[in-house]
Formats: sequence, structure tokens, C-alpha cells
Amino acid sequence: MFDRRDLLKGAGLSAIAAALNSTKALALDTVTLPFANGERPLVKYPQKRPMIGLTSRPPQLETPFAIFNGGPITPNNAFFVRYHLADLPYNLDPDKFTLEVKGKVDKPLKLSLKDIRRMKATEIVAVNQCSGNSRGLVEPRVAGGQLGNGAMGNARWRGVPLKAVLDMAGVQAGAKQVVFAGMDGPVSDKTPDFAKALDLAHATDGEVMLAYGMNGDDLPFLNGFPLRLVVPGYYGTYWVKHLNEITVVDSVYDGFWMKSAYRIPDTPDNSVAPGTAPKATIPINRFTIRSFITSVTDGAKLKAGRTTLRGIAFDGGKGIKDVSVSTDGGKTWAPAKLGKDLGNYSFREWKLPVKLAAGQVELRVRATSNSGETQPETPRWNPAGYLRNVVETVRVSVA
Ligand SMILES: Nc1nc2c(c(=O)[nH]1)N[C@H]1C(S)=C(S)[C@@H](COP(=O)(O)O)O[C@H]1N2
Ligand SMILES: [Mo]
Repeated sequence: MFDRRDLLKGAGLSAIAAALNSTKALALDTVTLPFANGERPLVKYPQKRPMIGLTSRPPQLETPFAIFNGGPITPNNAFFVRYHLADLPYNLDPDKFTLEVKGKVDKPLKLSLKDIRRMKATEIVAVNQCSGNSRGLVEPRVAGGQLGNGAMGNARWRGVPLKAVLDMAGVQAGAKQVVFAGMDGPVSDKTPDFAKALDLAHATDGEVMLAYGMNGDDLPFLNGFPLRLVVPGYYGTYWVKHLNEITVVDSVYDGFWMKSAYRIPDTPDNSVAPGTAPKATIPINRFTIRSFITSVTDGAKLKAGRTTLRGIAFDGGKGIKDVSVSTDGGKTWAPAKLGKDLGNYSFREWKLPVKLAAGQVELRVRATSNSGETQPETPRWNPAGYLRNVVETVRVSVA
């Protein structure tokens, strides 16, 4: 298995390819996520530290939650990995890679990585979160990848605005959406290829980005090397990896992953009564607001007296206005001190000194955004287990 130092371009990539192709991930240990059947192997993949393994074909890796207590940026080697299709482009050659821009454009393009890296670069700190993050905690339980809270991460992405590339190609009048497809594919041709679409206005907002850099390095292979879409504030499903095909269309794209999958109820709070099916649905879009305690884990034993609680909060792009903490199961709340502002799409750190009395204590945290969105006291429910953002409770024994 490989370490970052081994991964010096070219030879490095084929070594990763060989490792991913030929070996099963090394299972190191097991971890137990806090729900029935939550036992998972801790696995080691190239360019990654030990991660919580959900599936191995394709690789799906969850970040161990303790990582989020290490600072607002999630290290590349701890960043979660999600794929739908098992045929990954292990043998891609970055020197031959091209991004094609086609469809309703005046001038179809084929850009090399060099072409893209020569353009004016921008950076944004943004959270990527899988729609299925925390699905294992949903009650009543729902089908799909049973994830804890580790299918999210925050990185500083570097690349070019998608708008700049679309402007170069010249979007034609009547264009409605932009469709994104990557180099991975299904192992059986019965499985629909993975492609996602954004409305043209969103795609050209100047924030949606074609990213080649992550936290000062190239993208790790499993996070979309050499190029991925970054859609700040939107669920990870839109963040297409190994992106090599952009198609401008004059209709609403109706591929499987837009029309049938990744849909939420078309109700005011995008939920339905538990166990029921929605009458109408819309494509999943922006994150709901969330916050977590990262310094204390559920079931921990703490000493009575003063301690400082820490954690993170984020939302779909308005930015975090307030984080409040309760040490009495939600009866009273105290405002936390917010950490450095890395932009409206980033994790926002918070901390609060508290005094804990002996006994069983329920710790809670609740964030509010600049637009007033806050977290519900009781979970909302939808059939795919998306959008979870209930105020979470961390139970600790204090002595
Ligand atoms: N090419 C490709 N891109 C993809 C996917 C995929 O299956 N194939 N999955 C999407 C989903 S559902 C998520 S949550 C994010 C996860 O990004 P990450 O693996 O870098 O964490 O990638 C998105 N981009
Ligand atoms: Mo996802």
C-alpha cells in the first residue's frame, strides 16, 4: 500500500492503479457505528489513512468522526469516498486526459489539463457531503448505504470557474441545463451511467468550479483525479469526479440519476410522514443546516467541572450566524464562540467552555444560519433518508 510520498506523478498514478485494481483493501480492524448492523472494517486504500469501509467494489469510505475534531479542513487522506459504479478509470493518463465541452455551444472544446491549469485559478473552501450522510441513524430505517456522520468533508478547492469554460465555448440561446459525466462506468450495461445536471443559471454563477486541486495538492485519485466538479452548498451527488464530458442541452436532462434517483419530497420541508411515499418529488439540491460536537463522543466518561466543548457547523451557503449549546438535554442554551470564517460554504468551528455537574448529561448543539434556517428538534423523514439535520444528542456520564 502507498503513502503520499510515493505518489510523485506518473509512476505514482500507475502504482495507485495497480494497488486499487489488484488488491483487496487491507482490513485493519473493525469499528461500530451507532446503529444496528453498524459493524464496519477499518480499511487502508492508496492515498488514504485507515477509513471506515462501506463497500469495496466500488470503494466507499467513510471518514472516522474523530478527524473532524482536528480542524476545519478535512485532510485529503481522510476525505470520504463515494462511488456508484465499479469500473473506475484506474489507468487514466493525466497527460492524455481531455475535458470535452459540447452540445448547444458555438465552439465545442477539448481541453487538456494543461489548458485548464493555464487559465486564471480560483479557490473556494467548501463542504462536500453525500446525500446519504447519516442515513444509518434514520428511524424508521431506510434502504441505501448505511452511513454514520462521516460522509462529509471540507476542503480548499482550486480550479477554474465553470463559467469561464462555458464562456469560451459560447453557450447558445435556448440552452437550459448543463450535463456532467465522468470517466467511471458501470460493470454491466444494464446500470445507467452516472451523469448529473445543473440549470444553466446555476452552472454559470461563477462559483461552480472545475477543480484540480484540493488542500494544496492534486485531487486524490478516489476523490476524482484529475478533475472534478465542485458545487458549493449542494449535495455531493452533483460533484462529478473524473469529469471529462460537459454537455449543454436545451431540455431538462432526464437521465436516471436526475429523474429517478436523488429526489426529495416536493413538500414545504421536503419530508413526509414516516413510512409513506411522497406524491411528487424534486431533485435534491442544497444542504440543510447541521452542527456537531466533535470533542466528545457519545457514551464518553467525563470529569465533573470545567471543560471546553468544540465542534463544527455548516449550511447550504448562507453562512453560520449562531451556534448554541445545551448541557441539560435542550432545556437551556448558551451561545458558542465561532471560529475563523473561511467562507459561507465551509465548516465553521465553534467552542464553548462549560461546567459539567456529576450525572448523566445530554449535550446538544444547534446552528442557525444568516437566513434564519435552524435545526429541528425532531427528525424529518423521507424514503431515501436524505437531509438529516435534527439536533443531535451526545450522552455522556460525568463523575
Ligand atoms: N464520476 C462520479 N462522480 C461522482 C460519483 C460517482 O459515482 N461517479 N458520486 C457522487 C456522489 S453521490 C458523491 S457524495 C460525491 C462524493 O465525493 P468524494 O468521493 O470525493 O467524497 O461524488 C459524486 N461524484
Ligand atoms: Mo452521495
